[in-house]
Amino acid sequence: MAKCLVFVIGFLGLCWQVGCGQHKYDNYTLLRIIPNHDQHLQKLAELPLDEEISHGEVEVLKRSYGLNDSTDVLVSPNSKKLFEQFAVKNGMPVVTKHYYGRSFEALERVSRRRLREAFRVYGYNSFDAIKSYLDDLKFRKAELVRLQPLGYSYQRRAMSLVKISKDPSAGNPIIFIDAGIHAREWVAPAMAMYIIHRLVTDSGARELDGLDWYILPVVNPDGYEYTRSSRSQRLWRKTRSKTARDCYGVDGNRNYGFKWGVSGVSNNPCDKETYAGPKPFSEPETQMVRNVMMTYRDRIKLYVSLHAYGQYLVYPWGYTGGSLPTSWRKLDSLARKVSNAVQNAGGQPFKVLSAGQWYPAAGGSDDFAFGAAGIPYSYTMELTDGYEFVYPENNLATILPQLYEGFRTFAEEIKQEFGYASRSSLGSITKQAALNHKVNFVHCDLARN
Ligand code: 0X9
Ligand code: ZN
Repeated sequence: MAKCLVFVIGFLGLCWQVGCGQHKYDNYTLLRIIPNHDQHLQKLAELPLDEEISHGEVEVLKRSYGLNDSTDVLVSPNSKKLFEQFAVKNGMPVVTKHYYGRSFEALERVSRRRLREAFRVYGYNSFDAIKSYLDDLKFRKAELVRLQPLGYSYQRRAMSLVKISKDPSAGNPIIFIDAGIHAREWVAPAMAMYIIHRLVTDSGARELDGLDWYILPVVNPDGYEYTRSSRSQRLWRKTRSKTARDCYGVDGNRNYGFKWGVSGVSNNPCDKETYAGPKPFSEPETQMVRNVMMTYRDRIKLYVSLHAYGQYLVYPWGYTGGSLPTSWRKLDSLARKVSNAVQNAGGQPFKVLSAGQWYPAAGGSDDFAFGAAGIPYSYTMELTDGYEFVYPENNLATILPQLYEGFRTFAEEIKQEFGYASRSSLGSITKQAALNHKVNFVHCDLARN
Protein backbone atom coordinates (compact mmCIF):
# COMPACT_ATOMS: atom_id res chain seq x y z
CA MET A 1 0.00 0.00 0.00
CA ALA A 2 2.78 2.41 1.05
CA LYS A 3 4.69 1.49 -2.12
CA CYS A 4 1.59 2.18 -4.17
CA LEU A 5 1.19 5.57 -2.55
CA VAL A 6 4.82 6.48 -3.27
CA PHE A 7 4.29 5.50 -6.90
CA VAL A 8 1.11 7.58 -7.24
CA ILE A 9 2.72 10.60 -5.59
CA GLY A 10 5.82 10.20 -7.76
CA PHE A 11 3.69 9.97 -10.88
CA LEU A 12 1.65 13.03 -9.93
CA GLY A 13 4.89 14.88 -9.23
CA LEU A 14 6.09 14.08 -12.73
CA CYS A 15 2.76 15.16 -14.22
CA TRP A 16 3.04 18.39 -12.30
CA GLN A 17 6.50 19.02 -13.68
CA VAL A 18 5.98 18.30 -17.36
CA GLY A 19 2.26 17.60 -17.62
CA CYS A 20 0.95 14.11 -18.34
CA GLY A 21 1.55 13.08 -21.92
CA GLN A 22 3.90 16.00 -22.37
CA HIS A 23 7.63 16.18 -22.77
CA LYS A 24 10.33 18.39 -21.39
CA TYR A 25 10.51 20.83 -24.29
CA ASP A 26 6.77 21.16 -24.84
CA ASN A 27 6.57 24.30 -22.75
CA TYR A 28 9.97 25.67 -23.68
CA THR A 29 10.23 28.76 -25.86
CA LEU A 30 12.66 29.34 -28.68
CA LEU A 31 13.95 32.89 -28.77
CA ARG A 32 15.68 34.07 -31.89
CA ILE A 33 17.55 37.16 -30.73
CA ILE A 34 18.72 39.36 -33.57
CA PRO A 35 21.76 41.61 -33.14
CA ASN A 36 21.77 44.83 -35.14
CA HIS A 37 24.66 46.56 -33.43
CA ASP A 38 28.26 45.54 -32.64
CA GLN A 39 27.56 45.83 -28.93
CA HIS A 40 24.75 43.32 -29.31
CA LEU A 41 27.22 40.77 -30.66
CA GLN A 42 29.42 41.19 -27.60
CA LYS A 43 26.47 40.76 -25.27
CA LEU A 44 25.23 37.67 -27.10
CA ALA A 45 28.67 36.04 -27.05
CA GLU A 46 28.40 35.99 -23.25
CA LEU A 47 25.24 33.87 -23.27
CA PRO A 48 24.22 31.83 -21.39
CA LEU A 49 25.22 32.59 -17.82
CA ASP A 50 26.84 29.64 -16.02
CA GLU A 51 24.20 29.05 -13.40
CA GLU A 52 21.51 28.84 -16.06
CA ILE A 53 23.30 26.09 -17.99
CA SER A 54 23.87 23.98 -14.90
CA HIS A 55 20.15 23.99 -14.21
CA GLY A 56 19.46 22.80 -17.76
CA GLU A 57 17.11 25.73 -18.21
CA VAL A 58 18.74 27.31 -21.21
CA GLU A 59 20.33 25.90 -24.35
CA VAL A 60 22.04 28.05 -26.95
CA LEU A 61 21.17 26.29 -30.21
CA LYS A 62 23.02 28.62 -32.57
CA ARG A 63 25.28 31.62 -32.28
CA SER A 64 25.37 34.76 -34.43
CA TYR A 65 28.21 35.20 -36.89
CA GLY A 66 27.53 38.87 -37.47
CA LEU A 67 24.85 41.53 -37.56
CA ASN A 68 21.30 40.37 -38.33
CA ASP A 69 22.24 36.70 -37.85
CA SER A 70 20.24 35.38 -34.93
CA THR A 71 21.41 33.78 -31.71
CA ASP A 72 18.85 31.07 -30.98
CA VAL A 73 18.17 30.22 -27.35
CA LEU A 74 15.79 27.58 -26.05
CA VAL A 75 14.51 28.57 -22.62
CA SER A 76 12.38 26.91 -19.97
CA PRO A 77 9.18 28.59 -18.75
CA ASN A 78 11.14 29.71 -15.64
CA SER A 79 13.90 31.50 -17.50
CA LYS A 80 11.88 32.90 -20.41
CA LYS A 81 11.25 36.26 -18.76
CA LEU A 82 14.90 36.76 -17.89
CA PHE A 83 15.96 36.30 -21.50
CA GLU A 84 13.20 38.38 -22.98
CA GLN A 85 14.20 41.15 -20.58
CA PHE A 86 17.85 40.71 -21.54
CA ALA A 87 16.94 41.26 -25.20
CA VAL A 88 14.60 44.17 -24.58
CA LYS A 89 17.02 45.88 -22.18
CA ASN A 90 19.75 45.73 -24.81
CA GLY A 91 17.43 46.83 -27.61
CA MET A 92 17.58 43.58 -29.61
CA PRO A 93 14.58 42.36 -31.61
CA VAL A 94 13.33 38.87 -30.70
CA VAL A 95 11.32 36.36 -32.68
CA THR A 96 9.54 33.92 -30.39
CA LYS A 97 8.39 30.34 -31.02
CA HIS A 98 6.15 29.18 -28.19
CA TYR A 99 5.65 25.55 -27.07
CA TYR A 100 8.73 24.58 -29.02
CA GLY A 101 8.76 20.83 -28.28
CA ARG A 102 5.25 20.35 -29.60
CA SER A 103 6.47 21.03 -33.11
CA PHE A 104 8.69 17.92 -32.93
CA GLU A 105 5.75 15.58 -33.00
CA ALA A 106 4.01 16.89 -36.08
CA LEU A 107 7.23 16.92 -38.04
CA GLU A 108 8.84 13.71 -37.01
CA ARG A 109 6.70 11.25 -35.10
CA VAL A 110 5.93 9.65 -38.43
CA SER A 111 9.53 8.80 -39.13
CA ARG A 112 9.88 6.93 -35.83
CA ARG A 113 6.79 4.89 -36.63
CA ARG A 114 8.57 3.79 -39.78
CA LEU A 115 11.26 2.13 -37.68
CA ARG A 116 11.15 -1.14 -39.55
CA GLU A 117 10.49 0.33 -42.95
CA ALA A 118 12.93 0.19 -45.81
CA PHE A 119 15.53 2.87 -46.30
CA ARG A 120 14.24 6.05 -47.91
CA VAL A 121 16.64 8.37 -49.71
CA TYR A 122 14.60 11.46 -48.84
CA GLY A 123 13.92 10.48 -45.27
CA TYR A 124 15.25 10.27 -41.75
CA ASN A 125 16.20 6.64 -41.39
CA SER A 126 17.07 4.55 -38.34
CA PHE A 127 20.69 3.51 -37.94
CA ASP A 128 19.64 -0.09 -38.62
CA ALA A 129 17.91 0.89 -41.86
CA ILE A 130 21.03 2.80 -42.94
CA LYS A 131 23.22 -0.16 -42.09
CA SER A 132 21.04 -2.68 -43.97
CA TYR A 133 20.89 -0.38 -47.00
CA LEU A 134 24.69 -0.16 -47.08
CA ASP A 135 25.17 -3.90 -46.51
CA ASP A 136 22.92 -4.48 -49.48
CA LEU A 137 24.60 -1.81 -51.61
CA LYS A 138 27.94 -3.56 -51.15
CA PHE A 139 26.51 -6.48 -53.15
CA ARG A 140 24.28 -4.58 -55.58
CA LYS A 141 27.10 -2.19 -56.55
CA ALA A 142 30.07 -4.42 -55.85
CA GLU A 143 32.06 -2.77 -58.66
CA LEU A 144 31.95 0.58 -56.83
CA VAL A 145 31.26 0.10 -53.13
CA ARG A 146 33.32 -1.44 -50.35
CA LEU A 147 32.66 -1.31 -46.63
CA GLN A 148 35.60 -1.13 -44.26
CA PRO A 149 34.71 -2.07 -40.67
CA LEU A 150 36.07 0.58 -38.31
CA GLY A 151 35.01 -0.67 -34.89
CA TYR A 152 32.18 -0.19 -32.44
CA SER A 153 30.46 2.76 -30.82
CA TYR A 154 30.31 2.97 -27.02
CA GLN A 155 27.04 1.00 -27.06
CA ARG A 156 28.56 -1.56 -29.45
CA ARG A 157 27.01 -0.50 -32.72
CA ALA A 158 29.17 -1.66 -35.62
CA MET A 159 30.48 1.16 -37.78
CA SER A 160 31.85 0.94 -41.30
CA LEU A 161 33.48 3.36 -43.69
CA VAL A 162 31.78 3.46 -47.08
CA LYS A 163 34.43 3.55 -49.81
CA ILE A 164 33.23 4.41 -53.30
CA SER A 165 35.75 4.08 -56.08
CA LYS A 166 35.91 3.02 -59.72
CA ASP A 167 39.52 1.98 -59.30
CA PRO A 168 40.59 1.40 -55.69
CA SER A 169 44.18 0.58 -56.63
CA ALA A 170 44.78 3.82 -58.57
CA GLY A 171 45.78 5.82 -55.52
CA ASN A 172 43.36 8.62 -56.40
CA PRO A 173 42.84 11.69 -54.22
CA ILE A 174 40.18 11.03 -51.58
CA ILE A 175 37.25 13.16 -50.47
CA PHE A 176 36.38 12.16 -46.91
CA ILE A 177 32.94 13.11 -45.58
CA ASP A 178 31.49 12.40 -42.16
CA ALA A 179 28.15 13.25 -40.62
CA GLY A 180 26.17 12.95 -37.44
CA ILE A 181 28.80 13.49 -34.75
CA HIS A 182 26.05 15.62 -33.19
CA ALA A 183 23.11 13.35 -32.53
CA ARG A 184 20.25 15.81 -33.09
CA GLU A 185 21.44 17.08 -36.48
CA TRP A 186 19.45 14.56 -38.49
CA VAL A 187 19.78 16.33 -41.81
CA ALA A 188 23.53 15.62 -41.80
CA PRO A 189 23.34 11.80 -42.05
CA ALA A 190 20.51 12.27 -44.56
CA MET A 191 22.86 14.37 -46.73
CA ALA A 192 25.71 11.85 -46.40
CA MET A 193 23.39 9.03 -47.50
CA TYR A 194 22.13 11.12 -50.40
CA ILE A 195 25.71 11.67 -51.57
CA ILE A 196 26.25 7.90 -51.49
CA HIS A 197 23.01 7.38 -53.40
CA ARG A 198 24.00 9.84 -56.13
CA LEU A 199 27.52 8.50 -56.47
CA VAL A 200 26.29 4.98 -57.08
CA THR A 201 23.29 5.82 -59.29
CA ASP A 202 24.44 8.67 -61.57
CA SER A 203 25.90 6.46 -64.26
CA GLY A 204 27.49 9.17 -66.40
CA ALA A 205 28.70 11.30 -63.52
CA ARG A 206 32.26 12.56 -63.46
CA GLU A 207 32.51 12.63 -59.69
CA LEU A 208 34.05 9.19 -59.57
CA ASP A 209 36.55 9.70 -62.39
CA GLY A 210 39.94 9.96 -60.78
CA LEU A 211 38.52 10.51 -57.30
CA ASP A 212 37.65 8.21 -54.42
CA TRP A 213 34.95 9.05 -51.89
CA TYR A 214 35.12 7.81 -48.29
CA ILE A 215 31.97 8.45 -46.30
CA LEU A 216 31.06 7.77 -42.67
CA PRO A 217 27.36 8.67 -42.56
CA VAL A 218 26.65 8.35 -38.83
CA VAL A 219 29.63 9.06 -36.56
CA ASN A 220 27.56 8.99 -33.37
CA PRO A 221 24.97 6.22 -33.83
CA ASP A 222 24.26 5.87 -30.08
CA GLY A 223 23.34 9.52 -29.81
CA TYR A 224 21.39 9.40 -33.07
CA GLU A 225 19.25 6.50 -31.90
CA TYR A 226 18.78 8.20 -28.54
CA THR A 227 17.30 11.27 -30.26
CA ARG A 228 14.95 8.96 -32.15
CA SER A 229 13.85 7.11 -29.01
CA SER A 230 11.65 9.82 -27.52
CA ARG A 231 10.52 13.36 -28.13
CA SER A 232 12.09 14.48 -24.84
CA GLN A 233 15.52 13.30 -26.05
CA ARG A 234 15.18 14.85 -29.52
CA LEU A 235 17.72 17.57 -28.77
CA TRP A 236 20.50 15.34 -27.40
CA ARG A 237 23.85 16.33 -28.91
CA LYS A 238 26.66 14.28 -27.37
CA THR A 239 27.78 10.67 -27.45
CA ARG A 240 26.32 8.28 -24.86
CA SER A 241 29.36 7.17 -22.86
CA LYS A 242 29.02 7.29 -19.08
CA THR A 243 31.21 10.12 -17.85
CA ALA A 244 30.12 10.76 -14.28
CA ARG A 245 27.77 9.27 -11.69
CA ASP A 246 24.61 10.37 -13.41
CA CYS A 247 25.94 12.03 -16.50
CA TYR A 248 26.44 10.83 -20.02
CA GLY A 249 28.11 11.85 -23.19
CA VAL A 250 30.94 13.88 -24.64
CA ASP A 251 30.68 16.51 -27.35
CA GLY A 252 32.50 14.67 -30.11
CA ASN A 253 33.32 17.95 -31.81
CA ARG A 254 35.29 19.10 -28.78
CA ASN A 255 37.07 15.77 -28.33
CA TYR A 256 39.69 15.82 -31.12
CA GLY A 257 43.33 16.06 -30.11
CA PHE A 258 44.34 19.35 -31.65
CA LYS A 259 44.44 22.37 -29.30
CA TRP A 260 42.11 20.29 -27.16
CA GLY A 261 40.22 22.28 -24.55
CA VAL A 262 41.68 25.71 -25.26
CA SER A 263 38.37 27.45 -26.11
CA GLY A 264 34.61 27.01 -26.28
CA VAL A 265 34.41 23.90 -24.14
CA SER A 266 33.01 22.81 -20.82
CA ASN A 267 34.97 20.73 -18.29
CA ASN A 268 31.77 19.58 -16.65
CA PRO A 269 30.71 16.04 -17.65
CA CYS A 270 27.11 16.98 -16.91
CA ASP A 271 27.13 19.88 -19.35
CA LYS A 272 24.60 18.98 -22.03
CA GLU A 273 26.40 20.70 -24.87
CA THR A 274 30.15 21.14 -25.00
CA TYR A 275 31.86 18.75 -22.54
CA ALA A 276 35.22 18.05 -24.20
CA GLY A 277 35.67 14.65 -22.52
CA PRO A 278 38.16 13.46 -19.87
CA LYS A 279 40.98 13.48 -22.43
CA PRO A 280 41.45 13.96 -26.20
CA PHE A 281 39.93 11.09 -28.20
CA SER A 282 38.27 9.59 -25.13
CA GLU A 283 35.40 8.45 -27.38
CA PRO A 284 35.58 5.38 -29.66
CA GLU A 285 33.61 7.33 -32.27
CA THR A 286 36.18 10.14 -32.60
CA GLN A 287 39.01 7.59 -32.51
CA MET A 288 37.53 5.91 -35.58
CA VAL A 289 37.37 9.17 -37.55
CA ARG A 290 40.92 10.02 -36.46
CA ASN A 291 42.12 6.60 -37.63
CA VAL A 292 40.62 7.13 -41.08
CA MET A 293 42.26 10.55 -41.35
CA MET A 294 45.65 9.31 -40.20
CA THR A 295 45.62 6.17 -42.34
CA TYR A 296 44.77 8.00 -45.56
CA ARG A 297 46.22 11.42 -44.74
CA ASP A 298 48.44 11.51 -47.82
CA ARG A 299 45.52 10.94 -50.17
CA ILE A 300 42.69 12.81 -48.43
CA LYS A 301 42.62 16.24 -50.04
CA LEU A 302 39.23 17.35 -48.80
CA TYR A 303 37.46 16.66 -45.52
CA VAL A 304 33.88 17.82 -44.94
CA SER A 305 32.10 17.29 -41.65
CA LEU A 306 28.34 17.60 -42.06
CA HIS A 307 26.39 19.32 -39.30
CA ALA A 308 23.26 21.42 -38.80
CA TYR A 309 22.13 24.17 -38.75
CA GLY A 310 22.43 27.75 -40.02
CA GLN A 311 23.77 27.35 -43.57
CA TYR A 312 27.41 28.11 -42.77
CA LEU A 313 30.47 26.71 -44.50
CA VAL A 314 33.40 27.25 -42.17
CA TYR A 315 37.08 26.38 -42.31
CA PRO A 316 40.02 26.34 -39.84
CA TRP A 317 40.90 27.66 -37.47
CA GLY A 318 38.02 26.79 -35.23
CA TYR A 319 39.92 27.03 -31.97
CA THR A 320 40.57 30.74 -32.41
CA GLY A 321 39.14 33.72 -34.22
CA GLY A 322 42.40 35.57 -33.76
CA SER A 323 44.39 34.01 -36.58
CA LEU A 324 43.88 32.25 -39.89
CA PRO A 325 45.91 29.54 -41.64
CA THR A 326 48.32 30.84 -44.29
CA SER A 327 46.23 29.12 -46.98
CA TRP A 328 42.95 30.67 -45.80
CA ARG A 329 42.31 32.38 -49.16
CA LYS A 330 42.23 29.00 -50.89
CA LEU A 331 39.90 27.59 -48.25
CA ASP A 332 37.69 30.65 -48.53
CA SER A 333 37.61 30.70 -52.31
CA LEU A 334 36.69 27.02 -52.66
CA ALA A 335 33.91 27.46 -50.09
CA ARG A 336 32.49 30.38 -52.07
CA LYS A 337 32.49 28.38 -55.30
CA VAL A 338 30.58 25.62 -53.51
CA SER A 339 28.11 28.12 -52.10
CA ASN A 340 27.55 29.62 -55.57
CA ALA A 341 26.89 26.19 -57.03
CA VAL A 342 24.25 25.49 -54.40
CA GLN A 343 22.68 28.88 -55.00
CA ASN A 344 22.66 28.35 -58.77
CA ALA A 345 20.78 25.12 -58.17
CA GLY A 346 18.08 27.06 -56.31
CA GLY A 347 19.43 26.48 -52.82
CA GLN A 348 20.45 28.87 -50.07
CA PRO A 349 23.99 30.25 -50.22
CA PHE A 350 26.36 29.56 -47.33
CA LYS A 351 27.86 32.08 -44.97
CA VAL A 352 31.58 31.54 -45.51
CA LEU A 353 34.18 32.37 -42.85
CA SER A 354 36.58 30.69 -40.48
CA ALA A 355 34.92 28.68 -37.71
CA GLY A 356 36.73 30.67 -35.03
CA GLN A 357 35.50 33.97 -36.46
CA TRP A 358 31.98 32.63 -35.99
CA TYR A 359 32.73 31.50 -32.43
CA PRO A 360 35.93 29.89 -31.14
CA ALA A 361 35.62 26.25 -30.09
CA ALA A 362 38.57 23.87 -29.86
CA GLY A 363 38.78 20.12 -30.38
CA GLY A 364 36.76 20.08 -33.61
CA SER A 365 37.32 17.50 -36.32
CA ASP A 366 37.92 20.22 -38.93
CA ASP A 367 40.93 21.61 -37.05
CA PHE A 368 42.34 18.14 -36.43
CA ALA A 369 42.03 17.22 -40.11
CA PHE A 370 43.76 20.40 -41.19
CA GLY A 371 46.23 21.01 -38.37
CA ALA A 372 47.21 17.47 -37.32
CA ALA A 373 46.50 15.26 -40.34
CA GLY A 374 47.61 17.89 -42.86
CA ILE A 375 44.51 17.62 -45.07
CA PRO A 376 44.70 20.76 -47.23
CA TYR A 377 40.96 21.50 -47.48
CA SER A 378 38.86 21.01 -44.36
CA TYR A 379 35.36 22.28 -43.64
CA THR A 380 32.40 22.07 -41.33
CA MET A 381 29.19 22.43 -43.29
CA GLU A 382 26.14 23.51 -41.31
CA LEU A 383 23.12 22.47 -43.33
CA THR A 384 19.77 24.25 -43.53
CA ASP A 385 18.34 27.30 -41.88
CA GLY A 386 15.01 28.30 -40.44
CA TYR A 387 13.94 25.10 -38.70
CA GLU A 388 16.72 24.64 -36.15
CA PHE A 389 17.41 20.93 -35.62
CA VAL A 390 13.96 19.74 -36.69
CA TYR A 391 14.20 20.20 -40.41
CA PRO A 392 10.99 18.92 -42.05
CA GLU A 393 11.44 15.56 -43.70
CA ASN A 394 9.14 16.65 -46.52
CA ASN A 395 11.65 19.26 -47.68
CA LEU A 396 14.54 16.82 -48.09
CA ALA A 397 13.63 15.97 -51.67
CA THR A 398 14.06 19.64 -52.56
CA ILE A 399 17.23 20.55 -50.70
CA LEU A 400 19.41 17.43 -50.93
CA PRO A 401 19.79 17.66 -54.74
CA GLN A 402 20.54 21.41 -54.45
CA LEU A 403 23.22 20.79 -51.84
CA TYR A 404 24.66 17.95 -53.91
CA GLU A 405 25.62 20.50 -56.57
CA GLY A 406 28.02 21.90 -53.98
CA PHE A 407 29.68 18.50 -53.69
CA ARG A 408 30.03 18.27 -57.45
CA THR A 409 31.90 21.56 -57.32
CA PHE A 410 34.09 20.27 -54.50
CA ALA A 411 34.87 17.24 -56.66
CA GLU A 412 35.71 19.24 -59.78
CA GLU A 413 37.99 21.60 -57.90
CA ILE A 414 39.81 18.87 -55.98
CA LYS A 415 40.34 16.96 -59.19
CA GLN A 416 41.68 20.04 -60.86
CA GLU A 417 44.19 20.74 -58.11
CA PHE A 418 45.22 17.22 -57.12
CA GLY A 419 43.90 14.89 -59.81
CA TYR A 420 45.72 12.77 -62.33
CA ALA A 421 46.17 15.60 -64.82
CA SER A 422 47.74 17.88 -62.24
CA ARG A 423 50.35 15.38 -61.05
CA SER A 424 53.93 15.66 -62.24
CA SER A 425 53.97 12.11 -63.66
CA LEU A 426 51.70 13.02 -66.53
CA GLY A 427 52.18 9.74 -68.36
CA SER A 428 50.24 9.57 -71.60
CA ILE A 429 48.18 12.69 -71.08
CA THR A 430 48.31 15.13 -73.98
CA LYS A 431 49.50 18.68 -73.65
CA GLN A 432 46.07 19.96 -74.66
CA ALA A 433 44.36 17.86 -72.00
CA ALA A 434 46.80 19.12 -69.45
CA LEU A 435 46.10 22.70 -70.50
CA ASN A 436 42.40 22.03 -70.16
CA HIS A 437 43.12 21.07 -66.59
CA LYS A 438 45.07 24.28 -66.07
CA VAL A 439 48.25 22.33 -65.52
CA ASN A 440 51.43 24.22 -66.01
CA PHE A 441 53.30 21.85 -68.31
CA VAL A 442 56.60 23.65 -68.03
CA HIS A 443 56.39 23.47 -64.29
CA CYS A 444 55.74 19.73 -64.43
CA ASP A 445 58.66 19.11 -66.77
CA LEU A 446 60.92 21.04 -64.48
CA ALA A 447 59.66 19.06 -61.53
CA ARG A 448 60.57 15.80 -63.26
CA ASN A 449 64.10 16.81 -64.16
O1 0X9 B 1 30.02 23.93 -32.38
C1 0X9 B 1 30.19 23.03 -33.23
O2 0X9 B 1 30.70 21.95 -32.96
C2 0X9 B 1 29.73 23.27 -34.67
N1 0X9 B 1 28.42 23.86 -34.72
S1 0X9 B 1 27.10 22.97 -34.26
O3 0X9 B 1 25.97 23.87 -34.20
N2 0X9 B 1 26.79 21.91 -35.40
O4 0X9 B 1 27.38 22.31 -33.03
C3 0X9 B 1 30.72 24.19 -35.36
C4 0X9 B 1 32.12 23.66 -35.37
C5 0X9 B 1 33.06 24.53 -36.14
N3 0X9 B 1 34.42 24.08 -36.02
C6 0X9 B 1 35.21 24.33 -34.93
N4 0X9 B 1 34.85 25.18 -34.02
N5 0X9 B 1 36.36 23.71 -34.89
ZN1 ZN C 1 26.98 19.96 -35.08
